Amino acid sequence: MGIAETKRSSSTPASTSGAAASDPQAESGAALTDGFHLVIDALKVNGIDTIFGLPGIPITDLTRMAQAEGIRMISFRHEQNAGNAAAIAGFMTQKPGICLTVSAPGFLNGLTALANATTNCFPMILISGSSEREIVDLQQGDYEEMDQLAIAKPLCKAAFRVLHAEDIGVGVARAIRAAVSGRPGGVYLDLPAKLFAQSMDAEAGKRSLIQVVDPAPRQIPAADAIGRALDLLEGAKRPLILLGKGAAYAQADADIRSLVEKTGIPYLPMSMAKGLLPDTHELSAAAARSFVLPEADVVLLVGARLNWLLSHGKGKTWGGKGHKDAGGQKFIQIDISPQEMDSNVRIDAPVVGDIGSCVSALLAGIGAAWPKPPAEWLTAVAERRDRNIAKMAETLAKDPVPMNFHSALNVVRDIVKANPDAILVNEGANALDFTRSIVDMYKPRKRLDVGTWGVMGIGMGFAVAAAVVSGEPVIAIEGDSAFGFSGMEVETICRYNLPVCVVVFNNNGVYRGTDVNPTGGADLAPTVFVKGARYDRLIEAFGGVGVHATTPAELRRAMEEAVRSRRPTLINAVIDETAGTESGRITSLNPTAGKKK
Ligand code: OXT
Ligand code: ADP
Ligand code: MG
Repeated sequence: MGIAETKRSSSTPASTSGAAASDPQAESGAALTDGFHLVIDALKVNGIDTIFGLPGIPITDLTRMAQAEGIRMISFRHEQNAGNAAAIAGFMTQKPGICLTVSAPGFLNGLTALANATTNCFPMILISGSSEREIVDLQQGDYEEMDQLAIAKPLCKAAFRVLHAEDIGVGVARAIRAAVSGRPGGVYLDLPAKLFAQSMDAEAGKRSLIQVVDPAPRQIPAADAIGRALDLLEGAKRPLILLGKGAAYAQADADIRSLVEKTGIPYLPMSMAKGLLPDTHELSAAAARSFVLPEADVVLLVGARLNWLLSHGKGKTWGGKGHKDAGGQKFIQIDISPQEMDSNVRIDAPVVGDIGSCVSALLAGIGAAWPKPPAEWLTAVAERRDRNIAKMAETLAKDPVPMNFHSALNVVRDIVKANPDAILVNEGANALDFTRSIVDMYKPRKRLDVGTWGVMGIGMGFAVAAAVVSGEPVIAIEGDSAFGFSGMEVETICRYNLPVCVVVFNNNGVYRGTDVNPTGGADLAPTVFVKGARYDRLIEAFGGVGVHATTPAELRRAMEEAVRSRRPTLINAVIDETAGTESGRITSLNPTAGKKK
């Protein structure tokens, strides 16, 4: 159905919601609006200028009208990728990213991204059309029948349904507030098909919209919490600051840098906090991770949870004797969520509030006389770090044949250094872990990756959104398995002519390409793909640039050209298929069989 047809049908309301009448325009001559336009207006009045989605019944006309009304409509090939795009747009901008899908299957495709956004504390709103409530609730077998609201609820921060056109303003406002206030997260907004066609008086419709005032109010920490934290930090002999992606999200970049530099405390960035201060900063302890975690006596967590990525704050990583033993560190934790405190180990000084307010309150208590950490600690951290960096430099200087992760990433490292504004998207196992430790980041929110769930499939959605939101070149370093989860979106990248350079680290499989079928049968082992696949040819089908690179020199040339030309590019970087390890750095998370062969 085209826009013209919709306009016709929208003046014949499908439901008798409060403000809708039989054919009010014909009767009174008053201007009318409808559900379609109210949704668009409600988003626009709140500064939302982009929607990531995939059209179909009942939202096709919504996508057309949104475009007609000046919203940028980025259409994907699969809703999960649109959802991932929305989620990372939310992370980058602090505005909820919007993902728009059709009912049941489209909704479910978007739901993984919504759940992932919630897990990662990214603000997004999944808006899905849904089928006739009366039929769904009686389970009479409607087209794409599903009780979407009930299914979404446990997987997101909040879920709302709007039944009447005059409530669209409230529904959108509630969704925005829920997504960005407090701990950010994913919100589901259910819009039944009938809602879109409902008409109401245009003036009344306009009045029903809500421009959300102060959607993410500052949360000022209590003075005594700040005092407790400062006391602990000041008395520390081996202090450490741990920066998480909450710190990156908060956009308190200058204050966070001041906190590190004024206190002189070494800091360890979590993956997506890399670049908050340049990775080359003299106080970075990134290359001394396994030294600083067990050795530190006081740890200040800034927007980082003590979850699996930090070994739950205990065990050998932290110097504990057994895997459940604490290491004896005292923890200060800054987080907007009070419930995060003590989730894994005791938090000695909880500081609840938004990171901007908390860090500035800490800074106010850190004067010129603040004692720098003891020199022995700083020297020990620096020595360990420099030793690891030197060891890494030796490895990176090698030029093995075939190319391996290190020699390929040595190129990526140089390209990112030369283009510090470029955004790096990264997924895979080895392709992820090696990139994280080899490629230095120089600016905040430039590294986007698999996050809290270690989820594969974020790659192309993140890349599209990063390019759309920032206008900067995007470099996506993808394991060949990881790329497969969202690879069809190279068409989207070409269609919107986005400056995205995808580099597929092709080692013929999940982790490695060397497994064999133990039965000797014709099927390959479960982790192995078609050998020698030419991923570069995929993008050529859509007019992009495909490059097959087997040496660091070829890779360098292709990446330099991609970043310079800003043309959609996919480089098939052939990596030694024996080079990876099972699950990369997290091999130990694989359960081992009790039964011995
Ligand atoms: O201090 P030490 O000595 O320990 O050294 C550390 C640092 O100090 C040092 N370092 C440095 N040295 C020198 N210079 C510099 N600059 C430097 N910086 C650091 O380096 C080491 C390592 O540092 P790091 O990484 O900070 O430390 P560590 O100990 O590793 O940190 C621990 C962790 C846990 C924080 C870290 O490892 C981490 O963040 N890990 C994330 C792991 C992760 O999320 N992995 C992804 C999931 S794996 C698996 O699930 C996969 N699947 C299953 C699947 C998934 N995930 N999703 C879905 C929807 N379906 C299925 C699949 C299918 S991965 C995967 C595909 C894999 O195949 P691909 O083909 O895509 O990829 P390849 O493996 O490439 O083939
Ligand atoms: P990482 O994976 O980098 O360690 P996490 O996702 O585990 O980071 O932690 C991010 C934390 O940051 C969450 O606990 C979240 O509540 C918190 N957070 C997010 N935004 C803010 C903010 N503006 N102020 C304070 N805390 C925040
Ligand atoms: Mg691989």
